[in-house]
Amino acid sequence: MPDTLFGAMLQSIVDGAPDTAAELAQQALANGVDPLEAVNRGFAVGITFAGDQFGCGEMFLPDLLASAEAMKAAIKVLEPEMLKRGSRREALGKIVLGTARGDIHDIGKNLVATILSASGFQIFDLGTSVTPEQFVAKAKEVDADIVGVSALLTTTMAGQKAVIEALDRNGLRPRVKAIIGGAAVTSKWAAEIGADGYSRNAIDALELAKNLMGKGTALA
Ligand code: B1M
Repeated sequence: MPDTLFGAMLQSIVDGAPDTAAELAQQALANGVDPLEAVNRGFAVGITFAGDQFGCGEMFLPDLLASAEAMKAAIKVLEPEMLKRGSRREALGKIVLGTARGDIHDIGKNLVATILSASGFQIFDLGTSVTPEQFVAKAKEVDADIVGVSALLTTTMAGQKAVIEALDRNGLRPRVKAIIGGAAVTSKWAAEIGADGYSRNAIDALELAKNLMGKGTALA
């Protein structure tokens, strides 16, 4: 059953059908499917496929927008269960999160926020297109342990570097750690801009954040 369900999830995103996507998400939960597995094996495969179609000119921006809406509708249904499944036992630390200046992609960043929050981190989500000054101001205001910057565009990755430079200029690092992620980001880029860590996906982001707080299961 799950394979057919994952296939239908993929298709609902490619079709840009939020109602179907939400229904399938509900069906998954009713069948005891892990919500993160539903994202990773179903809905995220669909959005990646849609992105590839867009990249090679087979899909246009309004279609991609519809796919993104369908993705959000599915995640909205799955999110409460993800939060419920999280441990939330101890306060792990404070993380200021946002998407880099000029970048409005937030599906992945929101997933990272949900997973980190479900696992006990206190998340201050600044949303999308966040300037370095806004990251610094929030980090100071809440006395953050970690600042996380997501970027999906090759052009906005420079915004991640700008945030790290701003944290340095304001004397916040090395106490405040800077982590980055997003489809276009690589560990090479992270090393190049002096980030304290990089992760490929939301689960790795959790492990990374825990390691940086000295509460992980592996070395950072
Ligand atoms: Co856009 N877009 N988009 N887009 N879009 C990409 C990124 C692109 C690769 C598509 C393509 O051409 N194939 C391409 C970028 C090319 C490049 O720069 N190399 C692109 C483009 C060009 C654009 C526009 C410029 C299009 C235009 O207007 N002509 C425009 C830019 C707008 C802007 O930001 N200024 C644009 C717009 C949009 C939509 C609005 C339609 C929509 C976004 C909706 C939204 O987010 N609210 C959209 C979408 C949906 C995508 C794709 C298809 C999917 C992104 C996504 O949600 N993935 C994307 C193609 C792709 O990535 N394959 C694409 C699912 C999500 C779960 O994964 O975001 O990677 P992801 O997040 C993962 C990990 O990366 C990681 O964990 C997450 C969960 O596992 N992660 C972190 C993310 N952030 C992290 C932070 C961390 C740690 C891990 O620590 C802080």
